[in-house]
Amino acid sequence: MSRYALVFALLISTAACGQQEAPEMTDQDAAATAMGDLRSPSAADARIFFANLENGDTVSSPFNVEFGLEGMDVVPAGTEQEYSGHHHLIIDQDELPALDMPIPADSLHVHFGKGQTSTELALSPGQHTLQIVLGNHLHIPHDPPVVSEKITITVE
Ligand SMILES: [Cu+2]
Repeated sequence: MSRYALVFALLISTAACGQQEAPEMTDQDAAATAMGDLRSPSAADARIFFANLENGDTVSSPFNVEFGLEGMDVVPAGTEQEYSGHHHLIIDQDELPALDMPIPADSLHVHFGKGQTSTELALSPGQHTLQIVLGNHLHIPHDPPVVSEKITITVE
């Protein structure tokens, strides 16, 4: 049930944002302040990557995916600690979700809120894209965002 509760909470918060009249904005900082910027700063040398997969790889499903993170710490969702976050796996998306609000939670935006650094993934045969985004204690990408290379793999 917790995933549904999270989705519901996100829908509510998105709806609430949509109802607010956006003030006249002169620059990005003003906009972020007006919206209540809940992003956390990322470390300057932060790097996120697939530790066991490369762009162009062919795998058979199910397969293991290992998340690599350097320069920051992996902590469970809800843990507010400087220069830390948890992994989100973005599957088959042309564009990243909004980088200034909680990452959606569904089968193609998977949260690893217990601080997991790997997962077993089952995907249909064919080409798929994978990308990792680090999120803070509130599931919001950092500033600047910590985003991996987007890789394309072939599932046999
Ligand atoms: Cu999350």
